[in-house]
Amino acid sequence: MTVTLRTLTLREIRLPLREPFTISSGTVSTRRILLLELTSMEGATVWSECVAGETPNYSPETIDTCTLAIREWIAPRVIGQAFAHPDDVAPELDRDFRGHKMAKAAVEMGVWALAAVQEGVSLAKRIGGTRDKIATGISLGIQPTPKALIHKVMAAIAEGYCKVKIKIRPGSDIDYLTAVREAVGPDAPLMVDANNAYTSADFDHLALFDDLGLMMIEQPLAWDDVVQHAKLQERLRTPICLDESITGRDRAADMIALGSGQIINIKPGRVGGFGEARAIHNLCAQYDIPVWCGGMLESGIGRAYNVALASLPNFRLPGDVSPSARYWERDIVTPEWTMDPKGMVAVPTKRPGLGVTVDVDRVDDLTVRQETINRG
Ligand code: OSB
Ligand code: MG
Repeated sequence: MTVTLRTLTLREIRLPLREPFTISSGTVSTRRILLLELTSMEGATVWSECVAGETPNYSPETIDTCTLAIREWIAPRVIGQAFAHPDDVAPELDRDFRGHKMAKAAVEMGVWALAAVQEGVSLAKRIGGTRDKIATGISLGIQPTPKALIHKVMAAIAEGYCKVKIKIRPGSDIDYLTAVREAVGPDAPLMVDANNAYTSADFDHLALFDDLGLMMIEQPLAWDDVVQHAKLQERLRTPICLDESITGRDRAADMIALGSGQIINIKPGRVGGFGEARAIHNLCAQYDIPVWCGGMLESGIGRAYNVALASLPNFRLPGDVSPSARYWERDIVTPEWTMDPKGMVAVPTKRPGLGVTVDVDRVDDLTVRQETINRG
């Protein structure tokens, strides 16, 4: 069924995290979140979320560059256009238009959701999802002491999380991890994420990680690298998982060709939307490379998109798709996202679209700026 975008409303909300989240390149305490409300000529309305952060410490994009890109270049290309299939949106946005993938993704994924609503099916079904529940992991920020980290890891395992990801950086790595491994035992599903904190000068140091029994080490080297990661993978038994470097299907193919990693963390926002995320998923399935769904500290709206994506068959490892209460005092959707004691999140497959209702009054209260873009 054709989707013709009628309006795009951009809002910025501020949502305080329950606790600050620290990665090697910075700390976030309050999320500035860009939400989109999209309407179609066919009569549907959906919400989507742009995953960009406040500062360019993860990727070059920020909430402010995304606002500019959507207003100036993305909206004019798509509003009033009749898309026969949501797959047609990304090529339209990529024609002579480089980068700005998080901005493009927020609109592209919104069109998938509009199509789902118009066809009366869940977003998960609309993109080809096959699971009705997904295994969930938690991503723990860098902690002040090994003791504090042990406490968080043990609490996460007790809650039922299927995977515990620990953020690391030089000085907060091997000592912390050795202490945690000793506390939780050899079978606990642990992994680490360095967010580019190491260089080729650290290969000897990183080789020590092989003794920790980690499921994988995520993006140890530069944010846009696939060559040095291949050299590092030759030295490590532990699988490397790429996040930042995989900005599209071409980089995924490079990773496979070069041996830069053995696993991909797919974030639909990072790669420009569901079309590209599905292409990476399918390519990895062909090569028997497992993928899992990453997170960007999304509200319950962005989480709905991640949960839908993680229901595709090759999402074989637990995703960073934690329940609402891990991040927020109160989420902006009902019902909030929850996890059962086995660490599973239910995929809403019964309701059309996202499967959650946006609490618009609360979003109104949290909104600090808003603009609506119409045709012309
Ligand atoms: O590297 O995966 C990352 C959050 C912000 C920026 C980068 C990353 C993360 C996370 C959070 O790890 C995962 C989550 O949303 O729970
Ligand atoms: Mg990461």
